[in-house]
Amino acid sequence: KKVCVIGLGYIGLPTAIMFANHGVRVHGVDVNEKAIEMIQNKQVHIEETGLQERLEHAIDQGNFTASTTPVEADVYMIAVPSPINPDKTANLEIVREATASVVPYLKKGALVVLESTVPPKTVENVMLPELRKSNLVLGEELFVAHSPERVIPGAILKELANNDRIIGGIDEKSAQMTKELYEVFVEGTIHTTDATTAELVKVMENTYRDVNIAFANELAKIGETLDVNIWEAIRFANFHPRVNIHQPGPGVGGHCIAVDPWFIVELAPELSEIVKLSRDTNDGMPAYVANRTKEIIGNGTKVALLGLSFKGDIDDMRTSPSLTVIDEMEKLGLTVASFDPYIKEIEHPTQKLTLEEAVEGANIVVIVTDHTQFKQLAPEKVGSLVANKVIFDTKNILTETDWTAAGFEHYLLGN
Ligand code: SAJ
Repeated sequence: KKVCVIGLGYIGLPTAIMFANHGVRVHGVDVNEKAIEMIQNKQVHIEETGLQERLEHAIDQGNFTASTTPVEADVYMIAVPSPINPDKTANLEIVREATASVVPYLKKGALVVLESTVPPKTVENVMLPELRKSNLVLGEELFVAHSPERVIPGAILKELANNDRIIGGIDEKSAQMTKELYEVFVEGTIHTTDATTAELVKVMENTYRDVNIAFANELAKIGETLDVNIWEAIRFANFHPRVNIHQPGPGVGGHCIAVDPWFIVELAPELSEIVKLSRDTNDGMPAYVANRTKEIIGNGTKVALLGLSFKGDIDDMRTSPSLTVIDEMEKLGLTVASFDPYIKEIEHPTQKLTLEEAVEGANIVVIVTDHTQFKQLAPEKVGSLVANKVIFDTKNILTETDWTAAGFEHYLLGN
């Protein structure tokens, strides 16, 4: 079997390499010429644990090639972005174009698999009209399925193998063919269903998380009015065998959890009240954090903001709540100096390349990303550089050191 993967981003590249590492011949395609050039030179263009070695291995074994155009293959796998427009409607143009790009190569018996997360009915309403242009009979000569990824950045390769998968076909044969394909590396259980169910399930999973985080954020605000440490309260509540409340924070970032719920809202706006309210609650957290910061420092104006990436121990700041926190702080007249150990070149106007530069002369230090490195911050070192010993932790990561004993005023979101 030969597989052609369209889109070599955070999902496409690891998936392609995974297949190649398991003896499948894979050709990867991306519109980003720089990325293709790097991959051809055995260099990954995204950071992900274990990916570099596996790419080298795949190429050395002769199982992986890459270019900017598709090639003939038995299976086409589409793993391209499906973002939302500024008005929160789904932008499916990239999925449509990627589908159209493989049509000229389709032969009898081909399988087309969509990995990207999409609003329910996208396979039916966006992909199938393009695929029909091949003149192959769907379900007899051409097979189509949705096999949405479920992996978490930072543990992609592990989760690709271990997680269960839900595969939805346009018919049973499509689902079955796709299941057999993924069985080469998936050790979790593969469940099959129809394409629309698989689309909805994927979006439901991320929406569940978003709604749960919104609940935690609401509780955090309630905790503050009661003078209760909400992190401790949530931890206690979660000792109940049927309770799993997520963690509050300065907002929800990433390319999935803050996006996918809108796919549901767009489909059924009048029916998705909880989903919409949760999105708005989470989107309101950066302003909440900025306002509380302002309240804490009174007349001070200098903020040292620690953490630019959208979650701990990863290098992706593209959709990070930190950026909105900074905007909101600036709107309140605060001056921000930011630092992130994972963002190694200057990518934001407030960014400093060292922790020392960022905290120097600050009236408050605000932690917005739960990088492991920040958990080990030394209060004495920070204290010797700041103007005021005030720290505000929005991720509850300063639990190992006693900042108060070191002379700091220690504030916590949700307390
Ligand atoms: N966050 C909180 N509180 C929490 C958990 C997360 O505020 O309790 C924030 C994080 O700080 C971050 C954002 O939410 O800003 C999203 O982070 P995440 O770790 O929850 O999720 P992603 O976006 O990295 O990956 C999610 C995963 N989905 C689920 O866990 C249901 C992953 O399995 C999916 O494959 C991925 O979305 C995707 O690609 O859809």
